[in-house]
Amino acid sequence: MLTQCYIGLGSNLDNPYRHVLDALKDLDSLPASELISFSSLYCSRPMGPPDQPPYVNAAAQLDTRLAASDLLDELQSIELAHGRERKEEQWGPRTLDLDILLFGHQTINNPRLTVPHRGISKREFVLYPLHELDKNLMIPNLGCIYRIKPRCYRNGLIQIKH
Ligand code: A4P
Ligand code: MG
Repeated sequence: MLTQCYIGLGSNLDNPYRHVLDALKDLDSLPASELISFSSLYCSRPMGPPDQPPYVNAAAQLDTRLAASDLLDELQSIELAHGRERKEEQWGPRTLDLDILLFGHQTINNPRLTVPHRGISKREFVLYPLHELDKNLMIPNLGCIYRIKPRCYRNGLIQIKH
């Protein structure tokens, strides 16, 4: 079955623009999947420890025949190929983070996966790129993005044209 899903991309180490742009190419090469569209790149203030560089964020729409758990495996392989190291510190700096924001209209809650991704409604660096991709996007349990986005403070988010 083909599922329309949305992936969040983030990087704040080691040439973040390059990591995000290359990760979009990696998404386009995933098995049983097709990259449909992607947002502009955005420069955002770090959420979490403030003593880290700004982030480059983006969102992508991917149609996939993979199961959600297999898609997560593929995303984690891409993160590792980009030199991602997992450290103890929560929300610390990283070369590449790929999150499954939405997986069709599904709600998933298991030890490896929470979908919709937690915190979507409070994260400007997720909501603004998603809104750019589809202004009428429905987020399970939250409603339509055009109603949620105006309640989320822009927090200095800068849209970088591409
Ligand atoms: N996991 C559960 N649900 C998901 C999902 N929907 N997509 C699990 C991806 N992974 C999911 O993730 C930890 C575990 O979450 C995974 O093993 C997976 O099974 P991780 O990538 O190892 O660690 P993390 O990303 O540091 O954890 P966390 O708490 O998910 O962080 P977030 O929510 O991803 O936030 N500031 C700005 N400006 N921009 C950012 O992009 N990102 C973060 C990380 C912090 N600050 C940021 C940004
Ligand atoms: Mg993550």
